[in-house]
Amino acid sequence: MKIRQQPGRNGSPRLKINRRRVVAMKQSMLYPRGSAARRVVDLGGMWKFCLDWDGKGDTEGWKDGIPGNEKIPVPASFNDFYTDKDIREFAGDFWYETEVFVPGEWKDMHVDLRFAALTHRGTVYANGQEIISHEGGFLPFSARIDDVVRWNEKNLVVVKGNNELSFTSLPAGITQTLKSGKKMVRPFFDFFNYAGIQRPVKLVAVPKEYIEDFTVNHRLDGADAYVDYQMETTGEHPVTVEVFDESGSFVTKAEGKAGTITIPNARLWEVRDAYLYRFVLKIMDGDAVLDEYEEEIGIRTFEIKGNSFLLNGHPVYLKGFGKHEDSDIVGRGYNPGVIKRDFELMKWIGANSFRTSHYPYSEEIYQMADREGFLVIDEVPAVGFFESLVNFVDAVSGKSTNFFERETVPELKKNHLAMLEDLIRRDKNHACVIAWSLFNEPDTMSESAVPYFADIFAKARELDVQKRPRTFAMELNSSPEKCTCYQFSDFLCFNRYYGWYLLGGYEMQDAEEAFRAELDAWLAKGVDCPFVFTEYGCDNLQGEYKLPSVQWSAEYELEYLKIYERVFDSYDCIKGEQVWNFADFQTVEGIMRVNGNKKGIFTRQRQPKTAAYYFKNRWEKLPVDYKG
Ligand code: CKX
Repeated sequence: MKIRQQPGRNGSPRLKINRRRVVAMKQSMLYPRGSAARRVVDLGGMWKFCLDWDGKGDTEGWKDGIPGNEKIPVPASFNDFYTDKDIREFAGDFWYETEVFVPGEWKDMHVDLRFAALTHRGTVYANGQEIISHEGGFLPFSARIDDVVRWNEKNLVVVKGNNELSFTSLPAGITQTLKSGKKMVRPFFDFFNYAGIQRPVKLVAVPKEYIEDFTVNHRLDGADAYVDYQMETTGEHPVTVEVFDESGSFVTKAEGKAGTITIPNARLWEVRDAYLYRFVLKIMDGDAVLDEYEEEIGIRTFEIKGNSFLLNGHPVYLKGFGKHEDSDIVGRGYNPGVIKRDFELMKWIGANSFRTSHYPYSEEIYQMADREGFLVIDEVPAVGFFESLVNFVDAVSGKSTNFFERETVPELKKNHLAMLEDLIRRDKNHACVIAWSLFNEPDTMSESAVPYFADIFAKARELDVQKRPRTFAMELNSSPEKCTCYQFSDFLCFNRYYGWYLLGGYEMQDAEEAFRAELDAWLAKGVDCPFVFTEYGCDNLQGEYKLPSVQWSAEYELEYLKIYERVFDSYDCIKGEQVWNFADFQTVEGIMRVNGNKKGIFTRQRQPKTAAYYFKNRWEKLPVDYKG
């Protein structure tokens, strides 16, 4: 099927983003849930779709209806549906359209179109009116359509998205125009730049006076738990919070927008042994309920003492993965079947944690992690802050790209802070979220990174009521000698590839010594905090075996993993191992990748590769309080 029109010479103009409207509204980030007072309709299905090859959508008034009759599923990435390479690689504006029936019974309510993600930016139009623009492809936003809605009728919804990369986008990269006139993105990161309406869109109706936000923090005292809470509403009517246990029995009730709830003999949320209380929030007008919203919340504390992670006061050791949202055909699109399968595989292999490398994941993944008792390092999409065009050839070069010296940095930082704020607002109540990762593999070799880091780390501390530990994942250039920013981290996260990118092949025999020398150099600096290996691993092409080993074979991978095992087991400060990656995933094409990154312990189709059995054997034996 061909949906392409002739590409224009100069490409489409960049979408102008008006974030002010979003910020001014201080969006509710609450997950959309129906209740006696709220209505939620899922708008998933086939939407009209069109790529704007010539950048003429604005001038031709596509906000009133897009051309053609092409349809694609929402949610999904658009890239992998088609057989045309120009479509897969498309860079620019893309448009979606659908009709939404809004019931007349909702006339006295606010009505929002809630996008869980639109990658990387976009504008929403309802009945031809521009409602909202949003920057950032991995966090939710809502378009309030009260002023333009046609009650008890079909309403036209048009979305203009854009997937271009730049020095101010998160993730970062560039967009270039080829001699043919076609545009292409060059990511400074190692995953395919999937785009589109990648997560669910919902029509949400809330009462005129409604609950906007709810925040909890936990304290423990003996067998009892204290939950300090805060509720934000849009009015002044009194509010209540009721708590129910997993059997549905009433536990306790509090009144007022802020306070402390005591839960005697609390059943705590533990690793792989989760327990979730149901918090029911209400706005009351006498006996009448004006609004009602509920959330499942696990009670737990998480802190760092010396070089230990303490969950509910007890040491925990992280075993698991860096992951991606990535699967066949739908790309980075929300895929509940894959989410379920991934959790089953993580349980099978004995894992207890993962990092949301390299962007905030779908909300349903955190809900599942809460339910299954997984520990999550939650990452902002601050990846590609190191100018490296051919995957990671420059990442071990020792050369700074002076990334934080560009004139575009203030704009980048503004976007970074806005996404950090939305991330924390969205994910702050999840028991599974134990830490914030504020960058992946940034260029920290120059002093110019320091003020940028100082502001981002300070903001995370200010925004998070639970004061979770903050970190960033450091690649090899962030060495003990050169890294200017490690001191901001509450624990150190290392992405290390001794024996692969460095000292690979026959030279791997020298890898362990170099690896230990680096760790000793960090300790010699007097660093006293947990170390987590948030990446290590090597590519393995499924089915490739070779004796003696060669790179890319299963044998080589096992020899490599044995080095890491010896090192991990001999340093007390190492409190976590998250191998790269959970599954093979799509990247740009190039000489570094064989149709994607093959460091998966599972295939992209979620079947075990040889190393999966190695990890199952190791992780099932490691107790949760290993080295505690
Ligand atoms: N770390 C030397 C970031 C990931 C990549 C991984 C890799 C790099 C390695 C940096 O997004 O996929 O190259 O496999």
